[in-house]
Amino acid sequence: MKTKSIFLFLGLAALFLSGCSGGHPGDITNWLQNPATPLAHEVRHSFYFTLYLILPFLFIAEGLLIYVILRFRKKPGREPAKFHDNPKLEIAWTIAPAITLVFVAVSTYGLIGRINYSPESDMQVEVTAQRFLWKYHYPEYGITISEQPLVVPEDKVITLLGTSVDVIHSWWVPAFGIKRDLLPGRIVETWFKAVKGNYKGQCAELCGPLHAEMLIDVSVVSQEEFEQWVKQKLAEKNAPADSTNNLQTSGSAETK
Ligand SMILES: [Cu+2]
Repeated sequence: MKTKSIFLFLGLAALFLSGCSGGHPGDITNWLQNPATPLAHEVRHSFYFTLYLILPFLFIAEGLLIYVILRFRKKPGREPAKFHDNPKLEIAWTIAPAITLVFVAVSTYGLIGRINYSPESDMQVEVTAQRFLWKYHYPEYGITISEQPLVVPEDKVITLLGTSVDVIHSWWVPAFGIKRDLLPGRIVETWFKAVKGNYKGQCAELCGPLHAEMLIDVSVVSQEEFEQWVKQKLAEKNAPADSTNNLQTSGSAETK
């Protein structure tokens, strides 16, 4: 009966693990978005480094557990084993993970710092989160947009300075390798330098009933396309002054 339960458990575990590959056997990276920035490459590298470091522990611990269950359990005509205490073993299995964690810490500590503070910035964008939208302000151009994609030039260091006006939100674009909490009353910094493309993200901090609709779109375009976009936004911004219709970018002269 117990053997049956063990096989059932193993079967379920195998099913669960096969589900983890996103249903695309053979392409295990499918379930992660392709890195689009140097940071995202580093994050991916760090992920695999940590994964390979800890996988042996999973297999050793689970293998040992299964072995011990089968080898020392109660059987007809045999009492279950009752031994305990093995100081040498206990010291070993405390020290080995501790050393492994030091490797994980050393390899990720620098990366966390690099995520939080940008190298020499080419352009700043101020991100303001508010239930349930994102507002982007480009101080160099005096442009403010909201509920529109963030448009930035490719291959440039874009520094994001973020804050929130109400609750904690989190600006997360997986392909950029960054997820930064935006806190009311504080300004946090992060950055990216992305290759051309359209990227999706999402608020990653439960912030209220419409949290799931706080989507993020980023268009990374060529320098020329970006300049064209700036021109268009500036034209839109100046238009409402002489016409009666109020475009949504008219709030761009806001304090900041
Ligand atoms: Cu949010």
